[in-house]
Amino acid sequence: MKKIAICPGSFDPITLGHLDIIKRGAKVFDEIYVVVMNNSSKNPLFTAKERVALIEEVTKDMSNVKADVHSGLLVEYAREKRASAILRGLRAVSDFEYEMQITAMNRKLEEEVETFFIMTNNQYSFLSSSIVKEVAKYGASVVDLVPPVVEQALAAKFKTP
Ligand code: COD
Repeated sequence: MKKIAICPGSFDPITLGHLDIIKRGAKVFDEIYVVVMNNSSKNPLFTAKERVALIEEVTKDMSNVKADVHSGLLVEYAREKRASAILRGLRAVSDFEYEMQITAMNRKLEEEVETFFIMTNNQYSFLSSSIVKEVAKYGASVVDLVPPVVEQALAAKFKTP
């Protein structure tokens, strides 16, 4: 039986930290759906469609990784894809409480789906989509933080007319 995982998030936009988790997960699972959850309370910079397109572009060399979007509960999506795992990344202790809450709720909603955590690579431990947007907004380089295509997309978003 195929080991299918979903890797959910806001991905607004995808960073090298996210990509590292996806790459490492892709070595363990047969298939990974990287899914942009379209119902978060956050006010996104990129539309869900733009976020999916960026994920598709930066994961195109990984044949077992697919990008998708979902509005609704995460566990519904996991059932739909027959996924047995949710893949998440952990950066610092500050992530732990939030991740524990989500994990506990997902388990309550669907006990057949297990959550797996991959520890961040040291070089990305400070990295988040929010920090990337903040830096790009003020015109500083994000070259070591995101893939080139994301860097271009950020520059286009913050371009002064
Ligand atoms: N290194 C390693 N991991 C990282 C890094 C980094 N530098 N940056 C981010 N990550 C990890 C995050 O810890 C997370 O695991 C993942 O990458 C995605 O990160 P984000 O920030 O894009 O995604 P979140 O945390 O905003 O995603 C939250 C969800 C959208 C998954 C959540 O709100 C959700 O499940 N919503 C759907 C509704 C639902 O089902 N709710 C019930 C459960 S609460």
